[in-house]
Amino acid sequence: MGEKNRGSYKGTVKFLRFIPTVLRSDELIDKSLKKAAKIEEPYDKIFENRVRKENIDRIATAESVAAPYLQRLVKRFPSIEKLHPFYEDFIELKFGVDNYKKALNNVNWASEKLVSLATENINELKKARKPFQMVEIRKKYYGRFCSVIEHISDDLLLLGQCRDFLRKLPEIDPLLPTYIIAGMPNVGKSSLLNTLTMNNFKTASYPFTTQTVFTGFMEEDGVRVQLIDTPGILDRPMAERNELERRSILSLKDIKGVILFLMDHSGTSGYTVEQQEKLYLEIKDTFHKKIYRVQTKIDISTRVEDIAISNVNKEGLEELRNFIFIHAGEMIDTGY
Ligand SMILES: Nc1nc2c(ncn2[C@@H]2O[C@H](COP(=O)(O)OP(=O)(O)O)[C@@H](O)[C@H]2O)c(=O)[nH]1
Ligand SMILES: [Mg+2]
Repeated sequence: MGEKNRGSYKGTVKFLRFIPTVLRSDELIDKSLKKAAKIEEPYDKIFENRVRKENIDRIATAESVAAPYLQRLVKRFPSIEKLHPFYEDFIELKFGVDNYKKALNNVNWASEKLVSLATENINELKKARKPFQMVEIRKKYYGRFCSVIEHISDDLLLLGQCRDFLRKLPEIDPLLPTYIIAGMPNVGKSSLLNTLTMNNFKTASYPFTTQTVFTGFMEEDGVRVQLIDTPGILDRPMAERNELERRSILSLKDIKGVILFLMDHSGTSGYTVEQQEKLYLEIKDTFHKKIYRVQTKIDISTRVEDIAISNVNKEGLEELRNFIFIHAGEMIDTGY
């Protein structure tokens, strides 16, 4: 992924949740033509005038339902240029970024085409003399109207799937200073997240894995910090995963943040220190992020790490909190 200006993504996370539903091509045609069919002009002494007006209005109505709808879709789907790489990665994995861009371009094309066809046919109608010709012109417009929309039916389907997919992505804000909590199972990751966020966190499924992530926040003096607990994601070797899972997990590298690697020296997690060290090195090598070691359960183990805490007797938690906010400030200042 190319480097983008990080300042320009503001709002995209929320934005993704408010993409309107995407109609299928047949639904859009139906909706537009039904509304057009309802148009009837009142009696006019001059029969031709009434027929002309009615057919012009029908064309204008069909166009005015479909074209602005398609235009709105183009506006509401984030353009790849504005999308944070974290989300771009998922679109690439699921649909292909090129297909996504193509779909938006095609929908934009269709919207413009419907407008220009309407203008063209309305001009023709204005010049037509016989009522039967007027009806023919309007029917011709309907025909072309339908074929333009049918032409983008695959694009609309793709955008519909895309919308559903984007709405379900975990609510991770890639711009906030973030601490990704990693470590083998049972070392105390969830307990730490609970403690630090005072049980205030959200869950979401992590794309292309069967896993759930937990995201929570801490706030102090106006500094907001995001914490992500990744059970089943950063707690076992990458080699055990399929390609799609691997690439999906690698998207975490796009997030502005560092890793807190939890080490349990008490022996109660069921994993040896060697197993934990191995995972530590793997995560360090895979993500190229700053990685800080945090010893857990020091109520039942001797202190060996610089940062050490207990979720049980709360030892070391105040220091960890301070550490988190000091480094969050650094992340904000340095851009990482
Ligand atoms: N003695 C002690 N037990 C802890 C501590 N933190 C977590 N545990 C226990 O360790 C087990 C695993 O904790 P959990 O947070 O679920 O670990 P995770 O799998 O890494 O999320 C649970 O039974 C916790 O109660 C701690 O600081 N001290
Ligand atoms: Mg857990």
